[in-house]
Amino acid sequence: SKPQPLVIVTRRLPEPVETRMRELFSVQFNESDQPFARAELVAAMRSADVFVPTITDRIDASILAEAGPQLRLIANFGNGVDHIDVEAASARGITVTNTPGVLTDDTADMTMALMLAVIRRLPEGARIIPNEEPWTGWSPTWMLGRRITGKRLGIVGMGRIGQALAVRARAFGLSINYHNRRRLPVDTENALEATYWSSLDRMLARMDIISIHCPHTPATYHLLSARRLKLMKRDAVIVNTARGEIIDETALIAMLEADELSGAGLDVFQHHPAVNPRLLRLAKANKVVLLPHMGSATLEGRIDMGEKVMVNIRAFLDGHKPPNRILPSML
Ligand code: 8YV
Repeated sequence: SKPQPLVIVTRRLPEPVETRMRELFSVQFNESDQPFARAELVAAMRSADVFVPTITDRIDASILAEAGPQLRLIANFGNGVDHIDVEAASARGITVTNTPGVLTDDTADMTMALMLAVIRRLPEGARIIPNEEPWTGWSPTWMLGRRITGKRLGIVGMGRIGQALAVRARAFGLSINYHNRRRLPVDTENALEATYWSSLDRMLARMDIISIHCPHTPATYHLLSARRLKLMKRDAVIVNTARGEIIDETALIAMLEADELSGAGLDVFQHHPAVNPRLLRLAKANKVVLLPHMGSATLEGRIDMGEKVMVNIRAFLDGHKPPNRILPSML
């Protein structure tokens, strides 16, 4: 009988996902805690029929050139596919899929958490008692943050996550503004009580909080450029749970250092996983809150992502169109 197609997964996954995958497929997991080094990645691409990478694998054209002819599907464990050269994959006849929808709520929750953390000085406050810093007791002028209620939130990228954030932020009394390539249908806009800004520049100039929710594509690389960041109000804050490359990080750092912006909450970094040491200094000075890409990090989310990966693989191997196929034209 024909050997079963080989599925190679580049990272360990939560136990229920691994168990289910072993039931369904002939599957190999990277047994180490570290991502594959280049040579291991190449070896895996040469023998896999189906390849399951994560954000920690750079699947560029040079790696794809090493793929064996049997490799037909890259079923990404994650939503964003900016670490995969989808065009080069498609040119080689390799299908790419992702896991949309299942990390929407978790990412929107974490965005709210990060926003609150920055504006209400949560990490700074939470360190005081455990560190036994001299806590002189309460004073009317002590640890003052800024009020969330009534502030203006500008959402850059109003897809699933942007909209899930809008629902949450509305409940916090924020006014909802958004910029998107396309305006939402008027019913959706009304339901979200959201105001559309066709000009990103004009929205940036008016907002108290900016939150990034677009994918990273060539068109959104440094969308928040030095020029655009300078349009923001001096007392505004910026939150990014999307991709570091969307903000000109060097320009952002310079502005934070010069007090030209009030603060930032960053879950993603331009040179992920390396973090600019100037950001670490800003974190110690309590001007930024830095998270290690935790936006979608819930057990339920990871299990749902695993399910999506399996559905895509199953459909593909059964000769159907996988539900979450990414086409180069979508990027
Ligand atoms: C995942 C993410 O942790 O899905 C995404 O785009 O950034 C994260 O939620 C990561 O992609 C896993 O590969």
